[in-house]
Amino acid sequence: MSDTADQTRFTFGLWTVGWPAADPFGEATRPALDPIEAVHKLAELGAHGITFHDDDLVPFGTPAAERDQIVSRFRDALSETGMSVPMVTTNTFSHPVFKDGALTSNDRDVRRLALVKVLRQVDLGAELGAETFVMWGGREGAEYDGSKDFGAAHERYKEGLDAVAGYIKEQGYGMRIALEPKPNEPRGDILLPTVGHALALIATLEHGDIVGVNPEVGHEQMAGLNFTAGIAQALWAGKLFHIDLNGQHGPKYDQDLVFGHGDLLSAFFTVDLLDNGFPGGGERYQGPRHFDYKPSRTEDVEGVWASAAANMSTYRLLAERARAFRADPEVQEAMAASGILDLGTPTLEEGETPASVLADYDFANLEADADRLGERGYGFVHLNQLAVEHVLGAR
Ligand SMILES: [Mn+2]
Repeated sequence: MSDTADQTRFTFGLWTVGWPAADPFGEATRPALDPIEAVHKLAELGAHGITFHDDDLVPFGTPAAERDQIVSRFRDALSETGMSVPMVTTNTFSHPVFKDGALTSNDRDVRRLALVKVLRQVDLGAELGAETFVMWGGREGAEYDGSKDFGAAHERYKEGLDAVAGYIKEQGYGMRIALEPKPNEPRGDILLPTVGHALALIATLEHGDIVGVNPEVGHEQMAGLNFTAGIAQALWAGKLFHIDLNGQHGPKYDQDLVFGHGDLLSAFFTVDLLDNGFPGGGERYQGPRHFDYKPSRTEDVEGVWASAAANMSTYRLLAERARAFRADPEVQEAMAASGILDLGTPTLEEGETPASVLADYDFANLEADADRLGERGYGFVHLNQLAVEHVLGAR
């Protein structure tokens, strides 16, 4: 089923619009934002839902009675506005206790504390109807290669993820876990640095059926990788459970710009894949379009809401451009000429085996065949130019 512009579920992290813009070099430039105001304001702007880390809503160390009050106020705001909470996550990176990681800290007591902090947020997420539980292990990593047994670290990551996934199943929560890869920052090097690393770990889990990925545009681009290609592999593998959209200019610190304010053409192909699927069909992304960005430190409160609206506006415009691109007969012709749909045909015929292909091949013609096939032009530049013209509104 394809999302139309109106059905698209846009969601925002509470920590995005709520970021007071303190950075490692300077103090906050904006006042703290009340989560209740965030819910109301995002609803007004047309968002479908809001997501949060445990500590975004209830500051770490809040007494139980006060915690219940905060959660109940938040629930009231959700029902007043019709906003949903499709995803929650846990902060296992801010408090000093997590300086050497959470599920993979060298200190076992820290690992146990992290696990219960995560499980408590799983319970709250289930209460609020969250379908996805994101896990970003920002402190799971190291600065020094000799500071950790990386074999044991992966074993503990696996143990921790299976513990959380097993708990979700035992409790009967209809929730899936999505791991968020990032190559570095805050740690010098983070475990599961890319989508591919995360998929490989998931394949070793006992409860891997409910564990997928939550790729973030900027995180993959910080690693010098192609974001659209990364989510394509996750989608093909049936593991694209959630997505974090934002903008980034190549391998540098995590910029968290508005979606499309980094590599715009990449953002176009990301939206094209999310909304229109693979050209030849197959797995489709059904989850919310979640923005994990930061309103730049230069912006005042008004600028925060303008930047939130900009994420949704850019997505809608790119979605409209992507629909026009796919529907354009000239594009369809160019795609056919490029052989894009031919890639859906299996390489071997029904009944053929590698041995039979080898035995049947006329090796006297190998060089002539290679020369003939090598003469073909694929027309990818023409096709890409058509995409550029659609993005620019010239077609
Ligand atoms: Mn993120």
